[in-house]
Amino acid sequence: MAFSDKILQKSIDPTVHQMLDRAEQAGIETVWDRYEKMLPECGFGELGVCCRNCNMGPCRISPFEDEGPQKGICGATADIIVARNLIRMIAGGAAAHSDHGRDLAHTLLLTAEGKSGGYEIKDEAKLAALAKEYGITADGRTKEEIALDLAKAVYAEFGKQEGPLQFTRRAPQKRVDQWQKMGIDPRGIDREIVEIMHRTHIGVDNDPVNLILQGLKASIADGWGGSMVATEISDVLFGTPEPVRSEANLGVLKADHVNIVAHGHEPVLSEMILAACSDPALVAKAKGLGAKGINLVGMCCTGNELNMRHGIPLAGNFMQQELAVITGAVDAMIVDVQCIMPALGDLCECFHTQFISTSYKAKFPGAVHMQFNEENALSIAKEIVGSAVDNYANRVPEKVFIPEEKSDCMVGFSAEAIIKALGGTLDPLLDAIKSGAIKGIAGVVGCNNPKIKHDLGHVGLVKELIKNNVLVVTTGCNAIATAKVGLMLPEAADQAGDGLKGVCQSLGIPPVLHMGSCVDISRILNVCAAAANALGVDISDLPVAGAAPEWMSEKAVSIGAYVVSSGIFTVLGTVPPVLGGPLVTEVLTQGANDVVGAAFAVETDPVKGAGLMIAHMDAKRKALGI
Ligand code: SF4
Ligand code: MSK
Repeated sequence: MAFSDKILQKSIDPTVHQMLDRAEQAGIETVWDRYEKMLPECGFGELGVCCRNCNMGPCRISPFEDEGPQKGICGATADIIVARNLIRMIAGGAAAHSDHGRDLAHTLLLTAEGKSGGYEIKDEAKLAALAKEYGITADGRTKEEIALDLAKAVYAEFGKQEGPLQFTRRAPQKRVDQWQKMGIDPRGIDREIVEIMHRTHIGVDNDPVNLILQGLKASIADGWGGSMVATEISDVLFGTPEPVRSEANLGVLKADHVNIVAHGHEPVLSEMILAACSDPALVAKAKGLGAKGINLVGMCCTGNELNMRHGIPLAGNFMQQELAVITGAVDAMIVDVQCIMPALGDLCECFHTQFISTSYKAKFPGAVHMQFNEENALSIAKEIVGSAVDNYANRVPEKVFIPEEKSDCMVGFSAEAIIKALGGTLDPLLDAIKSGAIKGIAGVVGCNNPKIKHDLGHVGLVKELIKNNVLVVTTGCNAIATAKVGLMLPEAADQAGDGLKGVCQSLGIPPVLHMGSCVDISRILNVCAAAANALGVDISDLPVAGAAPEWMSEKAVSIGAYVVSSGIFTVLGTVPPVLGGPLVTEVLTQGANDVVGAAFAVETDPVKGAGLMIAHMDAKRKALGI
């Protein structure tokens, strides 16, 4: 099939070309069309110099010194406004991740009390390890008793008035010392987020550097707090991921099955939807309607959670959520929270797809709301899946077109699984780094964004890294992008430089390791902390780097901030709204080195972005004398 240049330039993914062609023919708009209609995007917003924090405004600072206002009505300069806006983004992102973590703590609490409907404690070894970390006695106690204490302890992390947050102490001592010295060692998770909202209120904190420090502090409470809680407690409840084979891309939808797309973030919902999908009565119902069965697939980070733990196929990443509906083959799109486009409501009305929201926190126009709760989890999940199955009868076969493309992938590389693959210790990995077979480790994460050709940033950057012997660990929408092009197969080692290729072949692992969802970037932090501790250095001394080639969400801003705060140089592939504040820009790209031993770079060209990361690793290797 030949597609117009306009379509081809939007993505590197052939399924996207096919679905956009279909959308164009049917006169259906997608995120790409809405982006084009938005152009040119607001220049003040792009620079970060507009402020609506009080009703004397809105104010905006002119980028030209001799033309237009240089201060807001209250006197705020461009740097003050940019810093306030930036850290409010961090507050939004940290709140999202941390609320996710809180929901997991809640589910653990209910499960320990015997009040949850269908959950159980699956990873007792992790429960025991976490209990030990929190100083909770395990001897002679049931797993529920231990879990109850653990749930209360992690719950308390959110409302703490004084720190430290327990998991921050996994970081090397030198890192903790630096955080303390700079006053950015977080106290309670919620406290740091609330303090951002206070400090950015009119007439409070008007020192750009002081504002940014609070942003870093809240971000650390996200990465080493809320996100880490989300990951660890998910593992306790649903099992710690282990390598498993799966498939990725829209070709995982099946014309002869009831197709359910689980989209959003929290495994509390998706684990129960998965359980409901194998309910014999619902499967029989689906068969009674002429389907061969129920096909559950995942989208975005819910997809990653299901994929990592159960090998459930990934339908696609952020920019593909509308395209899944446009296949006409999705009987239900079930969502919880985060990264769900409100556009889905109108879109689903053009098809038979039932758009089902499940969280009181996230309602959408055009969605049917079926409130989910942990107490009755399995029975509600069965109702939701039952509704999807019923909707199969409304499918219009003439409207169905499922692209064929999908790729196999090997996923499930939790930190524990990586250590197991290495034979029980990190030493073989550290030896490979010391010998130069592996130049360094890159964490490549984050969203899609129509500002950049879909998946090109992700795949272009990752391919360049592995070619240069950089082992890539990935989460979020980058993980899905790389899975779709076969980079998560052991055979992809052929695309790696000789050193990395040899390591991958000897271990039977891909050069790109799927570590999970966005909150699972905490797994990457844990690996970095363990490596630094093993070598007796700080994380900022390691030949590691981070990248978010196509980021768009506030969560990504918080992630970038905590990754840099952890001492990891990070390349952003889309430009953050900070360039209107010269001091803020300098602090983020240079000054941060003096505060946390790492900084940001912005590079929209993925190959050049990889080059910056490689140069950084070379410099760190030299400093380590390896
Ligand atoms: Fe304008 Fe200051 Fe109010 Fe912001 S806080 S809207 S800069 S007056
Ligand atoms: S889903 S935050 S678009 S990575 Fe976690 Fe993808 Fe970004 Fe959402």
